[in-house]
Amino acid sequence: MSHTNRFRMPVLALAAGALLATGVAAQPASAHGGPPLRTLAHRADVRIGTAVDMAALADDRTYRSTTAREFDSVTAENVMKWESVEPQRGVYDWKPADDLVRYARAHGQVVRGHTLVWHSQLPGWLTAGVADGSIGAAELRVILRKHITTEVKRYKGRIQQWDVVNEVFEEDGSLRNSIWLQQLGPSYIADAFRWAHAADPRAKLFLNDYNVEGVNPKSTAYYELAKRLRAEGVPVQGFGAQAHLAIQYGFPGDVSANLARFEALGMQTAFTEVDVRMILPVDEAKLATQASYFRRLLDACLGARSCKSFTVWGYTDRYSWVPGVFGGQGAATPMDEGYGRKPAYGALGEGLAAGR
Ligand code: 9MR
Repeated sequence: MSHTNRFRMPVLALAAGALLATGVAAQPASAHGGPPLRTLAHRADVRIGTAVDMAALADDRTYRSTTAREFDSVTAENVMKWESVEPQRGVYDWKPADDLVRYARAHGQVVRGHTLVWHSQLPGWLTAGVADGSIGAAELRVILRKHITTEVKRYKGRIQQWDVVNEVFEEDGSLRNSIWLQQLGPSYIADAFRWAHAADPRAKLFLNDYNVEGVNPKSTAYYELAKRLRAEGVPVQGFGAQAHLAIQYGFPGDVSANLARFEALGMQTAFTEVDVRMILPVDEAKLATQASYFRRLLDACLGARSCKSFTVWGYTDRYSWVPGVFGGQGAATPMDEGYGRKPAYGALGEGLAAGR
């Protein structure tokens, strides 16, 4: 499923749409209203990142220049996932991932690697092989090790943080019943971190999930897991809270306390996929609430010494994944479909300017 080509309207129509939708004209990004986010972030000793849509990066000049101007960290929204890099068994396609790593280097950006072990966006050959029994558990473990080793080695020294395992817990704190758990048992998590560490000892290795911003059964399961793995000497160095929020559900509680407990384990923390969606249509009050959510997350990050990276999951509504998945919801990013700056953009700028 691709979310990349849904908004191909002329820019004027987009701008008019934004004006009608919000009742206020968002400021075009090209009208420079202050230093770029990355300049402010640098002063605050934090990386400001975005997920990057590689189709947009190839086709859209404004997207290309804005990504470079505003951010000093990038994450591949899709192209480092297993189904992208090994679409057929033993047949690799590194081109889009290589392109992103090269773009990042050219623009002085670090890269967050996303993601090595996930239950979703797995290649068809792998899921089919497990389903029909032609790939048994022992072989699957070998395949997983090869996947992690191959990908991490390829980008050795060029990935600052890897999301090694993604979304491995259910909301109640039980391990997700994925093919990894079913076939390999819970030890696949420690194995994945050990294999990734062997392939690039300097990359910071992260756990990553959604709905783990505050203190709740799911984030507590991560805390207990991280504590145990670190006590066993497993190289787990970071905890990533994705932070896909929605204003209609309220702001999560105890975000700072949650970061603090991972920090107390000696780990890094990060917000890795921040967006704040709303029920459409957009209005000024919703945009203000959204801005406050971005700001509160950023403030929690800046308030934690361990939190050195804050990444949004796309910065323009033009390419956001949200409307394609949550019917009737959207406008989740800091810029509108015409790259106009929403209040959330201003909130991020002000928060970064205020510093730690
Ligand atoms: O934004 C991504 C979207 O383009 C893909 O279609 C989708 C497939 O599952 O994955 C989205 O990114 C997800 C990320 O990799 C992990 N956390 C949740 C993100 C939003 O679904």
